[in-house]
Amino acid sequence: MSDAPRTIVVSYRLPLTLRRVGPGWRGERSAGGLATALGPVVRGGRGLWVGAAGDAVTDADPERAALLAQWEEREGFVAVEIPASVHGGFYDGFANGALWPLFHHFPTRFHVRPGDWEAYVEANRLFRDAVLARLRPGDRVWAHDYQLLLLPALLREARPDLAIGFFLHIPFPASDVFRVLPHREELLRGLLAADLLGFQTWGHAQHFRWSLLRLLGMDSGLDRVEREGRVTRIEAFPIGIAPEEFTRPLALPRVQARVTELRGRGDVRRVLAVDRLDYTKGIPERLRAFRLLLERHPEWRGRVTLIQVAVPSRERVSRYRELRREVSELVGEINGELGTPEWTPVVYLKRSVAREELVALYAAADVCWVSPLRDGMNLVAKEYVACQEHGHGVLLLSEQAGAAAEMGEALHVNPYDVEDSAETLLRALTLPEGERRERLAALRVRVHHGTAHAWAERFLGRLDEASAERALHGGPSVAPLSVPDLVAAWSAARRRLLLLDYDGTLTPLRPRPSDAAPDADLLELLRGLAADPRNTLAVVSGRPAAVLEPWLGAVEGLHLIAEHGAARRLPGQAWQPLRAGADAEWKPRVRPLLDAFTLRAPGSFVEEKPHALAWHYRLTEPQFGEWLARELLATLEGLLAATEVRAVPGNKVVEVRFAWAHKGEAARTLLAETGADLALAIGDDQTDEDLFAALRPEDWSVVVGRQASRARFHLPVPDAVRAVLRTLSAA
Ligand code: GDG
Repeated sequence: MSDAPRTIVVSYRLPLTLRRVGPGWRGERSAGGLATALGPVVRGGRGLWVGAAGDAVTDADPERAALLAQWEEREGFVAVEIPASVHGGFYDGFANGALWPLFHHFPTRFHVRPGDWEAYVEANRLFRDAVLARLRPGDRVWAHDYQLLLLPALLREARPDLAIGFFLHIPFPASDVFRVLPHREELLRGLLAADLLGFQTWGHAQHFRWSLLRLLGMDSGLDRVEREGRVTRIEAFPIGIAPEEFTRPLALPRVQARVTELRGRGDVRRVLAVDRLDYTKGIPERLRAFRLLLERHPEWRGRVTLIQVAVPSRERVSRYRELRREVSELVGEINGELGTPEWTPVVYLKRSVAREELVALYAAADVCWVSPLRDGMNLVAKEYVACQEHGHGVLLLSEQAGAAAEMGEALHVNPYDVEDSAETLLRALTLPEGERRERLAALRVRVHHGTAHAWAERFLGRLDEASAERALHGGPSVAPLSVPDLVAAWSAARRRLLLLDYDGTLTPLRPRPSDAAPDADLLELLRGLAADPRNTLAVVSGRPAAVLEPWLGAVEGLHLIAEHGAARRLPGQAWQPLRAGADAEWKPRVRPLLDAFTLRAPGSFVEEKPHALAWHYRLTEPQFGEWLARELLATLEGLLAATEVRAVPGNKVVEVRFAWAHKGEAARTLLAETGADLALAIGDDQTDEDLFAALRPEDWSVVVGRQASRARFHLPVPDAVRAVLRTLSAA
């Protein structure tokens, strides 16, 4: 085996299933698009594929173990053995009883039993252990789908530098639906540990971002989110099929003969539907719509047949057994009520058909009716298009399928609307040939371009970029502060300048700014530092003078900088604006606008300072708050264009202030005035970055928190800042 970097694919199932045959075991290969796309990625020692090999294991079996060892050796397929005691709660329980229905927007089908979550966690650990046991330096991991949402975090914990990608094959739900889940925050954090998160559509990715904001209070950019100095990229990678897997069998003479046979006399149109028997696929809804078409347009009786292939699935789950009964009954009713000795309205194949037969059915169908109530992508839609090589078939596609986002030339339909579905089917049956050919040609270009292959390559390419970016810019550039080093430099310095931010640095952030008054301990600490004649101590805050003065004014020898540098107070002197003669006319124009936004957003409020106005929305529903903040910023940009005043976004606040009033300016002034040979600046938010930027390279800049920063060092929380200051004070 080579030492080259490898890809470790992890999915719930391996593309090979072990089945008991008599007393022994046999492996059956599955030929899905995923297996075809990822086969080359792992084959020939280039990687491994980690997953379950079949149903849960009940007892140890040496023959089974020997076969699995062979698979790993020859094919790179690593079997994860999930004990039956874990498998039930994990797979039938949390994965398919809770995640599957909720992610497909069926909150009423959602069901968790005690113990399901624990089993889910345990199963994810088994997958992690299987990966860790085989990991080599340089390997990258690509985890798949809703069964493994915790895997990225479990792996990251063990290997902070591992390149981890995750792809979700099913939709990500709207945040109001997602929040129904127990352990929802843990699931989000589980995913966030990946370097790259892939979704089927841009819409699903946006749903994920809203959940981050509403449940974890985390802001994200359109394609990335940052947490503790680490970036997770968020992107849409619509999955495709391997078209040659369909066109190759289609070219076989026996399949062509079958197509001709299926087309028959040509006076009955064939509408084809192919699904796993799953409630998300909208099979009963489709049958009802078909019945409605035949009732409303009796001229189509005898002239159209619906061929429904439905592959039984998850039969251990009672909801799936109910669905099977419901579909059988509906088919029976329609055929019984409307059928004739010459014509069966619905041909129902309640089983899996062979690949060649499926290809022939696709090629022979005049219409393919894909009508899931919700679907990550839906590959049937793409397979049909690939098989209509010379055809002019019509694709009828649910707008709730991920495929609809790409396949705009299909006839889209709302699968919940039975009347609309019936009418759209009628339209599909009567569409002029020219239009059918045009639509199909455009769809064919997409299907042949966006293949499963291209999908895998693009994902892995982006994963390499994302992990390289992490290696370059991630955590290491902001190192933890070494207190002994600082103390040594501090003791050696003749004149020291201390620039301290207040909120989030000397005290924790509070929901209401007025709750952050200094405690006795803090005042004592500041007094001690300010009393040393070698120190110049300045609190550099965004707060107005009217707040800083009563809170900190009594600390002898302390410099106060208010409103990010718009005003300052030298020890024992009066407050002064940093620049004289600044325009005061802007406030009466801006204030009414901020008041109007406050009325729209419950929990928000305006803070008025002598030189600035701030609109705070920390207590507003986050999604709504962000949306309003963006609108406010855009409105203010126009309003203030001709002035020296700017609107600046902050942490849950929009600040309107003079463009020149920033902490960097204040820091430069103090550095020049004091002639300090050591400067130490500590701060926690965006406005403190100006402070850090104003320092000299050898100075000490410290950011509180793990966010990306230009500071050289970081401390975790305000308590740690106080501890460091206490040490310095005693040094
Ligand atoms: C998940 C997401 C996403 C079906 N019947 C037969 C048969 N099939 C094959 C089809 C197709 C596959 O099964 C079904 O794929 P879908 O994409 O429709 O749906 P899920 O299984 O739910 O897959 C889905 C997908 O992951 C990929 O990311 O698109 O949204 O839910 O390939 O051809 N194949 C054969 N006989 C059958 O009777 N041979």
